[in-house]
Amino acid sequence: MRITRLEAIPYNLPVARVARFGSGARERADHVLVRVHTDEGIFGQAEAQPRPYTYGETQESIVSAVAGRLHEAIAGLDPIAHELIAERCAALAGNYVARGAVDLAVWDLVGKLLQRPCRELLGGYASDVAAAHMVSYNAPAAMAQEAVEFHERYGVRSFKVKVGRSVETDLASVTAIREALPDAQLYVDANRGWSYSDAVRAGESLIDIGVLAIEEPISMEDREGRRRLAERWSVPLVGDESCISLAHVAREAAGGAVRTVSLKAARTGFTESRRILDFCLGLGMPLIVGSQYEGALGALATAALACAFAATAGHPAEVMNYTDLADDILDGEIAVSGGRLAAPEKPGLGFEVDEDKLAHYRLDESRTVAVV
Ligand code: MUC
Ligand code: MG
Repeated sequence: MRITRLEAIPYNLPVARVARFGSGARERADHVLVRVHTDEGIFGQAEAQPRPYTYGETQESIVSAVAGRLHEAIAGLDPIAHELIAERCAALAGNYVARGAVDLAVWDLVGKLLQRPCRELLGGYASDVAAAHMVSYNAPAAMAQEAVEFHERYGVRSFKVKVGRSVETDLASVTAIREALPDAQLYVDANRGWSYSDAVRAGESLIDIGVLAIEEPISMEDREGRRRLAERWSVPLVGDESCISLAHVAREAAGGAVRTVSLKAARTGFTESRRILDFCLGLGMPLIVGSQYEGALGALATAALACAFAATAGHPAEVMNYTDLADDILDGEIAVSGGRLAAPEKPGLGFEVDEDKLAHYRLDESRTVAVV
C-alpha cells in the first residue's frame, strides 16, 4: 500500500461560545480536515485547528502546507513507515499544526489497516480519562456559572481557568469558581498575558486559593523572569506555547522554569508527542494532555493520546471545548459522563465524518446540502 495524495479541506463550524484568553480569541472555528489517501481506497483523516497567535499558522497556510509540501514529502510512502514519514514531514520547518494533523491522519489510517484503535496501538494503558474544561474569559460570575454547568451536566471536576487580564479580575474569576465548586481541581493559564510583577502578585494569591499549576504566565522571551517565578511558586509552571516540539521541550527543561509540560496531539501528533512523553518520563517531569480548543474530531484524538499512556491517563485531559461549537462534522456524539471520556474503540481515531455536514461547512466547494 502507498500513500497517493494528501487532501486538505477547509471548513468553518458555527461557534456557540467564543473563547477569549491572554494571547487571542477563538471567534471562528476555521478548521481543516486532513485526509491521507492510498492506492487501495482506504484513507486516514484528522482535524487541524489554526492558532495563529501560537504557531503563526492560518487556515490558508495549513491547507497550503498539507496539500503542497507535505503531500510532496510523503506521497509514495508506505503508511506503516512512521519514522520515515515523520522524518520527511520534519523537513518542513514550523507548520506544527499542519504536520501534527498529517501525523494523526496517518495513525488513523494505520489503525484502520490493522483494525485497532490508536489508543491501543500507542500504549493501551486505559480506556478512559478524566475530562478537564477550559473556562475562557468572561465576567467572574459567568465563568463560575459555566464551571457549575459542566460539573452538573458532565461531571467535570477539573477546570483550567484563563487568566492574564488584570490581577483583580483573575483573582475574582478563580475565587468565584472556587466558591461555586469548593472541591474542583483548578489550574490557570495566562497565555503570557501577565507582566512579571502581575505574575508575582497573582501567583501567590492563586496558590493560596488552591490553584494547582500556572501555565505560561509571562512572555516566553523573559527567560530569567520565568525561572524566578518557577522558583518562587510552590506549584509547577506549565510550558505550553514554549513547548511546541520535542526540541522546545528539551530547551525549556534545561532552562529550569518549566516543571510540567502541556502535551497536545494537535501540534505534535502522536509520533512526536510520544517522544516528548518519553523525554519527560526520563526527567521525572509530569505532563498534562492539553488542547487548543479542538472540535469533536480533535477531542477524540486527544482522548486517544491521553488514555494510551500511564504518564497521562491519570491526569485530567483538556477534552471538553468541543462543546464550544454549535455543530460539528462528527458523525455521532461525544459522550462524557461522570466526568470521563472514553477513547474510541473503533479502528484508528475511531470516528466517521458526516459527509453531508462536511459538504455544508466546507469552504472549497459550493454549499449545496442543507443541514438541519
Ligand atoms: C491553551 O492551553 O493555551 C489557547 C491558545 C492555544 O493555542 O491553545 C489554547 C489553549
Ligand atoms: Mg495554554
